[in-house]
Amino acid sequence: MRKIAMTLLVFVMIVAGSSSAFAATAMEPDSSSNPNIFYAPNDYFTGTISSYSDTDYFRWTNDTGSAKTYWVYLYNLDDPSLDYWIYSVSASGSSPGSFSQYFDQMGRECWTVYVPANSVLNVEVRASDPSKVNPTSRYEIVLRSVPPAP
Ligand SMILES: [Ca+2]
Ligand SMILES: [Ca+2]
Repeated sequence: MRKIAMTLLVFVMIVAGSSSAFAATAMEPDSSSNPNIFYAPNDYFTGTISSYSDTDYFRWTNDTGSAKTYWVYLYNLDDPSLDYWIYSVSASGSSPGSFSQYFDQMGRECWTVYVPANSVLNVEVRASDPSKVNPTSRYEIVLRSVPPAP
């Protein structure tokens, strides 16, 4: 009986672990050839912008086997008045993706992204204004499977 309970517990832990979103601190230095990687929808990163010249790079490869529509959501966690922005959204692959801004508000911005199967989504985050950079103020960026409330 104990062995069955242990087996069940391990199974539940594996299922819980595989379904929980991946969360990490955005690495620095990063680059277009060494970006932060989303592994699955609802993974998110916490990052900072060290200076106006800092660009943060994020990537997701659509290895799901079918085209996906997701939402890339960026928000300033500590200070919305900094109003960091999604500087670039693009996809590389044999068929082009499509992208449209879902909303843009002070301190938060969201893009709808259509990513064909096997295409690679690339997103860049920057400060929007040289006078609005705080290297200790955090933002979060999430690859969402459902849109956030505008
Ligand atoms: Ca950074
Ligand atoms: Ca960077």
